[in-house]
Amino acid sequence: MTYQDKPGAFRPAYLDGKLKKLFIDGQWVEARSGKTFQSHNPATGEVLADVAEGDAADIDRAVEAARRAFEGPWSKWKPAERQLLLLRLADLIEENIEELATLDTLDMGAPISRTRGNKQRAVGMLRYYAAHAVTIHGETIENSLPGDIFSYTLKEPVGVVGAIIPWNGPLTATLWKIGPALATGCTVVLKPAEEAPLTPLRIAELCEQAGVPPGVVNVVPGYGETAGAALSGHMGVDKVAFTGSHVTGQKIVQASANNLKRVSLELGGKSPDIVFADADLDAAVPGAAMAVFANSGQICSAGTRLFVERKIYDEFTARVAEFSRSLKVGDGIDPEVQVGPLVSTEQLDRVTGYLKVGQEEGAKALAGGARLTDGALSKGFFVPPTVFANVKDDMRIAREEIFGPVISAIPFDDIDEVIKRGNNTDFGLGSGLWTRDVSKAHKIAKSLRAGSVWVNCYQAMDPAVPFGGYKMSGYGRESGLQHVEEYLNVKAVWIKTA
Ligand code: TXE
Repeated sequence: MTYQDKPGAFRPAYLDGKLKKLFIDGQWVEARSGKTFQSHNPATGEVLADVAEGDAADIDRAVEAARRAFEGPWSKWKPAERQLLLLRLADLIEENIEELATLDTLDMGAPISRTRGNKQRAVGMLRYYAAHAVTIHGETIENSLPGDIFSYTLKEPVGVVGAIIPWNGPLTATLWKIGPALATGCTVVLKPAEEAPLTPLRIAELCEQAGVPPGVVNVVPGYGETAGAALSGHMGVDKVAFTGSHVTGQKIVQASANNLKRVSLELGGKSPDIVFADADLDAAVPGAAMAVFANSGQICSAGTRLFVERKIYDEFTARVAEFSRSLKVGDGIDPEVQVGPLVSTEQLDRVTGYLKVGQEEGAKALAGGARLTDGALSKGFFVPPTVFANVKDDMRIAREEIFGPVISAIPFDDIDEVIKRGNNTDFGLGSGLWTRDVSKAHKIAKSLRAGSVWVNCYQAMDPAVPFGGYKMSGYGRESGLQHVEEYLNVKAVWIKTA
């Protein structure tokens, strides 16, 4: 498929004006209620597609199908067959990446340069899980009981997984849930975010094409309070894998209590990014800026609390502000755009609300600070990269997740102080530091209570390296061996041989 490098010129064939149906038990079906909702382009307000709106009745159907598949033919698949299936799906994702990247851009606004750039991660993820499909194994364990009694463990798929994902990276979020499920022999009911259901639905078509058996992957778009709540409270679901806000995460934990299903949560953050005076500032300026402005700040691990050593604070924040002003904001379908729109009016209201709060609290906007409404931008939800200086630790813009392109820059004086202040948050997802001093780097890496620490870089991700939160950023890990383990049960077997 070719992409014409002209804003708005390319339209994926998938956007054919037809209703996008639910994918349940290998069939494309309308919602039981007959309801639909519309998916919009946040850069232009244009309607992209009508989508069937699943609710509790459809979740029931999907969970039943997933259970049948789990207990039926899918359970007979050999590890090497699941591996091949994942590799076929990876190839199909690779072949169709231009279309999938464009759907992500149109549906949630991220610049096409970014969504195209997700190719390696998306495809790499599936190939990584494919490798795990054939290496999952239990252990033989020598026990100390008297007599001849032999013990070993079996690793078994946890069962039906309810996957609930957000809108900020539909392609990778979908594969991050489906990949480990297929590797381990689980089945999935995936509920995409109502803001961006199109890429997950297109991936369901590719699953069909790859030969995923009916019921193994089901995709049911719908709203959180209806479809999402039904899935997290469903007695037929064995595990919920959730990515989203901490408030919804708390609801999911409560809803999961009925059958004590297993839960993994990848929630929000307010991550510290610490710049020392001895850092390579030419690298730290764009690094710290893009740690927040990538995806318009709509990344859970964005380094939004920018701690800058006091002696370089004025110079550094001025340079970050200058860099921010140089970024091209606009419709993400334009390959030159670096910062796209926010995803929805709700997010726009939320982020512009924080811009107001920050100024009322006494912070000073060195760049940005208000919504952009010039010309073509007036139809979309555009907020420019914003750099707030004069920020104090107790301000709301330094404590609460904004989820927009907003840096809160805070001065600090010494390493012990910045560790303490960096950790003074309810969250613990990402963190970063910029220094040439390896001792400082080690000390901080060990001391920050966060699931990832990036030194002289930010947002590096790899399928083999675990990602997840401390504290209210959630529990469980995605990527890495631990991710696969979370889709497995361990069974101990004892055999008396004498
Ligand atoms: O999140 P929600 P929203 C944060 C970010 C953002 C805020 C709100 O701060 O500003 O959350 O965004 C489904 N039971 N993050 O409203 O509500 C919902 O349909 C079950 C951080 O989009 O958490 C969607 O599929 N499911 C984040 C998913 O949960 C429910 C990414 C996420 O929606 C539900 C997104 C319910 N009661 C937002 N209510 C990250 N960690 O990357 C909603 N959902």
